[in-house]
Amino acid sequence: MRITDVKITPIAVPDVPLANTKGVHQQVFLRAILELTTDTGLTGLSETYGATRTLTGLENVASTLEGLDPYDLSDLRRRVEAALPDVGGVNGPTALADHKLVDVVYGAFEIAMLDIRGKEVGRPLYDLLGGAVRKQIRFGGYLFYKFAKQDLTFGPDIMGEVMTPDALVGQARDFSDRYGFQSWKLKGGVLDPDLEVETMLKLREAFPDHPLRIDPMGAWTVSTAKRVVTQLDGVLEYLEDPCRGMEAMAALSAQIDMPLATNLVVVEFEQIIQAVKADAIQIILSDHHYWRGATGAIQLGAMCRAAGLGVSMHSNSHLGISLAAMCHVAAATPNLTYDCDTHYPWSTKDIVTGGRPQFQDGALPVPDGPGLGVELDHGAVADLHDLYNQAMVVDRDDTDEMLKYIPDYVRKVPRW
Ligand code: GKR
Ligand code: MG
Repeated sequence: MRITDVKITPIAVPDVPLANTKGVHQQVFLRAILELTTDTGLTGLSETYGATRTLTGLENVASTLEGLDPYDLSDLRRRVEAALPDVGGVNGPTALADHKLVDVVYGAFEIAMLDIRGKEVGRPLYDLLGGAVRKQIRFGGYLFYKFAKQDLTFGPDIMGEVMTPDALVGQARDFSDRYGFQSWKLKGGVLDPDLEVETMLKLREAFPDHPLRIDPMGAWTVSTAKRVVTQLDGVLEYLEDPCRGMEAMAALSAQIDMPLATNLVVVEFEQIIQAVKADAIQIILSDHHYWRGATGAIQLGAMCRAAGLGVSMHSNSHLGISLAAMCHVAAATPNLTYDCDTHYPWSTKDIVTGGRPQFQDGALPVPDGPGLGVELDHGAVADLHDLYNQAMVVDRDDTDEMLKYIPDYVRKVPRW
């Protein structure tokens, strides 16, 4: 069985103004949809970032994939490295899509190859990753401070303005009613830390049994983070990326007992060793989109087990192919014991058939059809590709978007 054709379709998906340390989400988020076809008539699907650099990387590699055996992941890796010789690198200044390009592109094609293999042998993707240790995948509700959407050209708002602790608790109640989430993660680093602490305390009061996390994406100095930790002692299950950089995380970790998690300071296997030596973090967020695909994410789980670290799962804005892949990875990662992140409730569209998956008590069943277990809705892809052409957004720039809401906004990390 050989790859004969690769199709990459950039799409834009209506988004809402969710705030973070870098600014605010644009009117659309970008994804790339991959379809790999074989000489035996099978098609493998994948979904990844859709910004220019990723798209160019995907296209450069696509032209070298003809004749590739979907079972030969080493050959895929060789072809990706040969086509993208001068890229990669750790922790670039912008969105994740802009760094680790080799791993991102490899991961995107790997998922499609695994989908093909699952379809050929008639087994779900989790079976190719070692088997499912769980069939229900638990997700936490991902809460954001947000603005009311100003321009509805590309799609409606979800929930209007949420910029106070009470409004944020209202957002959690809404998500709880709709999806039954059993834990919450707040994207912090947006309001003054005292207001974010107040938000967490109010969430605790409203949801006494829900594990809580906050992720200010490096917005706090070590001393600010230490003050927050004291105020939220006993309230958080973990604190995600309070400070920017391994050194600052290690300095904080040395002074507190609360577990620290990251998707920013450890994004390469080599950094796990540094982080353990420095005792900088206790939990790593897995993500097949940039941890070298599904097999890389499984290896990350094994390394974390060996290193005595916990594993959680990171998310960026995504649709149903990524959601399915996240479920398969979570199903086959034994020590992924925390509820996974997902942005899924923040969009209303999808590009898979059968309607949007419905969370029950915050969980989704891992698809059990062959491969990823999802089929492409070609009409929906075409519509969102048209939106990509109309929206004229080709890169993620949350800071620029923020100027529409706060004209004198200046990005600053750390800010407090
Ligand atoms: O969607 O604004 C966002 C998030 O901030 C996202 O870009 C992050 O990658 O969710 C992510 C995180 O946990 O850092
Ligand atoms: Mg994070």
